[in-house]
Amino acid sequence: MLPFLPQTRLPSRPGLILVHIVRYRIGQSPSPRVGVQVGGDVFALPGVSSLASLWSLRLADIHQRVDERETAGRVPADEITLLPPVDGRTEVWAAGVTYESSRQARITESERSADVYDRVYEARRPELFFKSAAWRVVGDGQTVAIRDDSSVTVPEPEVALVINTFGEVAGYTVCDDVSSRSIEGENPLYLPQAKTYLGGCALGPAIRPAWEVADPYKLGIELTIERAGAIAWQGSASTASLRRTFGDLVGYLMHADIHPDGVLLSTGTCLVPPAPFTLADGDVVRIEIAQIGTLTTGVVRGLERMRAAFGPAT
Ligand code: DO4
Ligand code: MG
Repeated sequence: MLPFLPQTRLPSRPGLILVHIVRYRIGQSPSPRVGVQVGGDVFALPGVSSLASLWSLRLADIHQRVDERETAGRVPADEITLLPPVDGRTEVWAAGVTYESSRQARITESERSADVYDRVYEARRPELFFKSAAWRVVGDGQTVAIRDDSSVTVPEPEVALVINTFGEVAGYTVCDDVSSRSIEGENPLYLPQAKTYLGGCALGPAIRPAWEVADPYKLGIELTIERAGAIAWQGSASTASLRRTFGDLVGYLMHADIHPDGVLLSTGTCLVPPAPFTLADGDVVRIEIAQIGTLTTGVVRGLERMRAAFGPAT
């Protein structure tokens, strides 16, 4: 997979060097590695060959390994390519209708089934759905896709929780839960087709450890869609308006199921560009979540264009 756009720099704040867990490749080497990026340096994590293996550990062990990163394995950040921060058997799941703005958007798009969204917004049990296998997730600088049978497709900027096998939140990353509003709007049972397809899920650029984020319910989220060099749509919101707690969502996800190598859970969107706005081939989508990172992807339409962008794995 070749990057489509220049990769975004991981966030930094004046006077503060941020720590991110990264999955990356050095130069042209085909083997992915796992490490920690601190400012302009990337350190290998000793004995950790995949992110999946990291999420099979307790949070205290993950924290210790990140703190004890190997200085011998240091490379400058500009010599690496960041890869999507998910691998192996770690699945990506997503929550829906967790913000009032998402409830309103679904009611508008699905006239005949509007009440299911109202009911799930109010219900004790959240809507959780399988979003993606690790191998088909795209990362920063790559491309998401519009299905060629979708007339309205939008990006959904969301905070994704990185959860270990014990149900502990180990970190946060940025997710684009790309969705076809026209397909789901026709019938909510079409949700898997609206949301799970090649190019339907982007994550990254990296993982901010949970212990580094003081208050995950105060994170600003900004979505910018650029078309032909101009802003086609822009909006901002905050995790402060989330209707549920992350703990509640994780509890339902882990209840009565196992995730031996952890799981990522995207926590729902608070920004939906109003219809008839739709993504178009050639757009650039930028999602910035304060303290976590900025995920930038291109957009292509149709399976053949996506296969070409995705590379040999397809
Ligand atoms: O029910 C549809 C999914 C909603 C969703 O993905 C969201 O609210 O983010
Ligand atoms: Mg969503």
